[in-house]
Amino acid sequence: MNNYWAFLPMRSSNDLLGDAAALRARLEEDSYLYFHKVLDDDKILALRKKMLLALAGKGLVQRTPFLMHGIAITPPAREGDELFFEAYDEVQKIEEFHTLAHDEMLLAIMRDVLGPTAFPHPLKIARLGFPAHYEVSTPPHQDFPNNQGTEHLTASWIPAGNCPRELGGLAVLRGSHRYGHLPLTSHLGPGNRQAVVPPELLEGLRWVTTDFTLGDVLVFPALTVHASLHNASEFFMRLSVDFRYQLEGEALTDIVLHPHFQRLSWDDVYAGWSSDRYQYYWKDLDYTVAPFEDLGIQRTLDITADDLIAFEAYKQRSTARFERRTARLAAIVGEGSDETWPEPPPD
Ligand SMILES: O=C(O)CCC(=O)C(=O)O
Repeated sequence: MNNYWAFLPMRSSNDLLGDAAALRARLEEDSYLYFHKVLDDDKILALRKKMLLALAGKGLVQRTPFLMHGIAITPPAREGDELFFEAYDEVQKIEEFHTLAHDEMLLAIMRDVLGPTAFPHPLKIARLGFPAHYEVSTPPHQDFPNNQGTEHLTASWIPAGNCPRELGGLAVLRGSHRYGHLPLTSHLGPGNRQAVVPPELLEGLRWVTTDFTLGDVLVFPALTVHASLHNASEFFMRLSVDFRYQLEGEALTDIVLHPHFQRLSWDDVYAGWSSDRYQYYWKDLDYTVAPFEDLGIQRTLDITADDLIAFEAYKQRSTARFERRTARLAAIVGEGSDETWPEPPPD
């Protein structure tokens, strides 16, 4: 389902770790920095387990016998669906999800890239990508419009588990951060907006990606155009987290001071935490709060008959895929079945 041949490989910047000037030069050249296996495996696996337990608790993934595979057992849910939000609220409460943004290695990288006062936004994002849910794969976009504040905002994207191309990792349009703010249009995927990428960028620049593994980190600034590949697996959820960092003294908008989607309060999020070390940590930091501007989107938001037909077609396709997946899983667990459990795609 993905045209893997359309992507060049990302280059690793592990050789530049600890060299702030070289990292910044590489970021300026490539629009991204990719670090291979720099975070602690056990830490990421512990986070993955908590995320999957949260999803299993809401019935989205199978709990036994293979919780850590992340086998989806409900119809695909998208951001905005009630089923999605029920599970996502539980993910938002996970202490390890928020505290990962303060990981020593990660923070050292972000401070080398941005400067010594770089801090993670309170808003932390998790992505719960269903298999074969192609219509909502993250579209090409820049992070600036949905965050605003400073243009020096820089993201780290971290797969919560191995994420080979087949599971739909991130791809970056190399060189794209040099082309300013791109116009926007709407989309069903995360963030609900996509960048309108002009043909000259698509002709002149190349998309790059890689088979992400446990412990990898991808860093990119707010104007880099990035997107996800499709999760083309038949059964497996693609889980990832992303954090945005900025320097003290710069602007942010109120939106990044709240939990993602603003369904919970910070007290809700913190209720079950074992430590208060990273609770409300931003209250003592120095930043200004800028208004969030309506940057508009190119297409009108009026819903047309064509939109409704397209949405209905999406729903029908995703229901049909869900029914196929359910039938396959039923055949595997059925009495006397000689089918074996699906293995997640290899690294
Ligand atoms: O993980 C994804 O698919 C989307 C991540 C991303 O691009 C974002 O949050 O801006």
